[in-house]
Amino acid sequence: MRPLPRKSDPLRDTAADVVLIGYQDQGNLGMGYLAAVLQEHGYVVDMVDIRDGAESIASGLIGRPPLVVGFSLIFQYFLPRYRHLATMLRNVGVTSHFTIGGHYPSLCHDELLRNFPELNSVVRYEGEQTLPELVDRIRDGGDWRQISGIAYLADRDIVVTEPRPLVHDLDTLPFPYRPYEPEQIGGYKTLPLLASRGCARRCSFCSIHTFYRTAPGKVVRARKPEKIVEEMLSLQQRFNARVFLFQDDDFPLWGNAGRRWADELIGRIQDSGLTESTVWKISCRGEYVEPELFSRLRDAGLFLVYMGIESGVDQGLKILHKEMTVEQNLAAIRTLKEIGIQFSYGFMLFDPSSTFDSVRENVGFLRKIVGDGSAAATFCRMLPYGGTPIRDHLAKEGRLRGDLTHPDYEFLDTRLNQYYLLLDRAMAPWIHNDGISNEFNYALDEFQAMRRLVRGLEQTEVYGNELRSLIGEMNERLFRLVEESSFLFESGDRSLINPEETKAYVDQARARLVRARNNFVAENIYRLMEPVSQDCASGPVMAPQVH
Ligand code: B12
Repeated sequence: MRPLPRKSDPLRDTAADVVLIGYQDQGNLGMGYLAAVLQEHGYVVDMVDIRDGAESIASGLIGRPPLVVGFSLIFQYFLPRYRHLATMLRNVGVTSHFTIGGHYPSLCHDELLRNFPELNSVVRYEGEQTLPELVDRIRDGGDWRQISGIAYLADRDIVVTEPRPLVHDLDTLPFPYRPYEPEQIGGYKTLPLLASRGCARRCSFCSIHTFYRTAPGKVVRARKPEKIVEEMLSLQQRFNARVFLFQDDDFPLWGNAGRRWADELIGRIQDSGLTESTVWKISCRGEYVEPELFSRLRDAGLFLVYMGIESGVDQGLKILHKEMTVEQNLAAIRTLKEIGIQFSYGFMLFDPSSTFDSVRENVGFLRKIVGDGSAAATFCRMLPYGGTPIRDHLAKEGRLRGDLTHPDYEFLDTRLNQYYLLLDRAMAPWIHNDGISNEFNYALDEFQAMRRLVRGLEQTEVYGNELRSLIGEMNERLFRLVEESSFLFESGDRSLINPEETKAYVDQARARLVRARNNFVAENIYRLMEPVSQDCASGPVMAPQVH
């Protein structure tokens, strides 16, 4: 997805005091909160997308270097891009203080500082309290090395100061700064927000719990429902936002406390009238999905649930420490289908315990959940990111491979190493970020949002069935290709899937998808233009573009 168009203010004549640089696919909330807190301290802040490219970013900074450049690294494998940018900035004489934050920097500050000499410091864990203090010290020419919550290289030694506690009450934070045009789903302005931070579980491949557990403070904190609804209303007012993406790691629905919290949130969303004009997405564990609660969440606007299912094999769920069973995930999917909530999922077809049999068993699981075309088949390979238990486990076993930015491992059955590489290359047009599976899921999300936000749509049955049969057909083709190639490869036949053939399937499928979608949009163009309700302040919704 292209970087979000920025609403920066080129006319502002003052240089920014702090420039935050990060990945902004759906609007980077981490940077948004940092910027809002810095603004409360009277600082001028710029937020820049790392994908704007080193040259363009450097050209914006050379003439008016800020006090601090803050790199936000949410994806470890983006590190080379930051290094390239930082080196370029230093080479053109930018002497600002360079600091960095995020999961990997917080959990692997030592290896990062030793391999990224352009950095002055790392801000560990949540930066809302540490960063303003760091900027104050630098502005005042004070000694920033004394503040807590940082790490830095002193000659050859790594110095780590007192860890900074996590923000105790998230509702003391200002709403995140959003200097960008929202992305859109089906023409509807779409914005991310957070209802909570942290996750109580300990999945071995995930750095979230290690991040929030190693910092002092409560591992999981939820915001007050009234504050969440207040923010949703302010975003609807300001951006005409109609779709909200809750970016919580695990929407806080567990236990009696989670239940009471959800009841209050549902009540407040309904009282606010947001159910008339908005829909929202959450991410949560399948074990919380139960018909009664999720039916009420649906009626309050929930239209899409993302679940980190990750494996359809008990052995896989064990090594990933998901503390869930295959049956629990199947039950969650069944419930969501029965009550009419769209789902999406994360899935690791390959993990360190993989065998040819487990790959095929996982395909069998995918066939059970999306063989009907209810969502696109998608999968990836588990990567042992920094700060995760699985990385330490693989290192102990002597199976860790790759480097700082692309950590990797050897499979127990070493034939799988080459099989994975060949399969990944052949599957790229299908399952990579810009693959057909993502386009299928986008079309399903868009369709569900339209159905919830627009009354009297025509041909929904026809288009719904077209989508499901096309996606079901393509999913089955993908499953067959993986199964057949795995047997071939296992029997020593290296003649694999022909990437050209795969590409041809995908191109045909894309053409069918665009045709079906454009027919549906054309059929409903005026209804899609109508405002959902008269009191929706910001007037007509732009009709989705016909590709
Ligand atoms: C939202 C999200 C996305 C969004 C993108 C969001 C965006 N910015 O555009 C989408 C859905 C696109 C996405 C995709 C992926 N994601 Co993702 N994503 C997240 C998620 C769930 C929330 C991020 C967030 O908003 N956090 C809340 C904010 C408040 O916290 P924060 O970002 O940590 O920021 C705080 C601190 O870290 C610190 N800080 C952060 N930056 C900075 C900078 C400075 C200067 C300072 C001082 C402090 C500081 O202060 C901030 C405020 O407290 C995180 C999990 C998580 N909890 O962070 C995973 C996460 C970042 N994603 C992850 C992964 C692996 C992916 C995918 C590769 C998954 C996949 N296989 O497809 C893809 C990659 C897509 C791509 N294009 O390459 C991993 C990254 C692991 C790693 N170490 O690299 C995470 C950590 C999840 C996990 N379970 O491990 N993701």
